[in-house]
Amino acid sequence: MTLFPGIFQGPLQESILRRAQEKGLVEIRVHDLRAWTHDRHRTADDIPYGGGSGMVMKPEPVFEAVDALRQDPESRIVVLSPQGVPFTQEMAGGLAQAEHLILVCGRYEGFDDRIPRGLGALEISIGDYVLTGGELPALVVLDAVVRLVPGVLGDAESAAGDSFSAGLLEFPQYTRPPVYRGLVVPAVLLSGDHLAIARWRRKEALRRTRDRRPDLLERIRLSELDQDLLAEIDDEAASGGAGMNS
Ligand code: JBZ
Repeated sequence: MTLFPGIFQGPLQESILRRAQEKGLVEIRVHDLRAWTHDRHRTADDIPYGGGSGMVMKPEPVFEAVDALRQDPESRIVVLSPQGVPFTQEMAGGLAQAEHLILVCGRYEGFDDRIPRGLGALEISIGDYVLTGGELPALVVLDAVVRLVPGVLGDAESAAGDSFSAGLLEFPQYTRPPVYRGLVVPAVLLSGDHLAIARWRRKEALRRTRDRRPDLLERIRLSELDQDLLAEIDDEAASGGAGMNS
């Protein structure tokens, strides 16, 4: 549900979201919230009680739209809002179980707070940056949820472990050619030594995760091998590894 239905046209008609709909695995409808306004100017916002700058989304169009679209008491209502709880892969998994979702996109400075409260909505934010409205966040949530619907991903795609399923960032990947503009593929990947490759990949996944997402590393239990690999990384740095002078 949105004041800008046109935003959804491109993303819903490409790639996975398109194929999921074509296969009949999901049905996605985009509703113009202005259809549930009643005045000549199709007003969806108003000035804030208590004063202040900016406009606030009015309750009536959103409640009437939800009344019209709700299929049963089981419909889960999601409001995209900077005041929401952070969206996670775990939440995507929960939402993928629902038979019917209604995603409500805001504009202006946000919603009259009776909207999420009165709808019993899950209020979600996709992250800590300033956006103009809830449409791009709704597409992010849709993408994350739809790919978890059984049958949406092909075997190859769903077999691949991705970042958050394993709790670590992915190891670096390479494809041909072996040298490009002087940049080389690590020799171990060309060695055919599968045990050495697996060890290298685990080590590089640990290195990346510690460099870029130390928060993730703190949440998982490290095996003896993981601890050895991290110690090796520390030794490389101490004995003048990559990036060190002399
Ligand atoms: C979101 C007023 O509508 C907005 C504005 C910003 C915004 C959202 C909705 S949802 N940012 C986020 O997920 O971070």
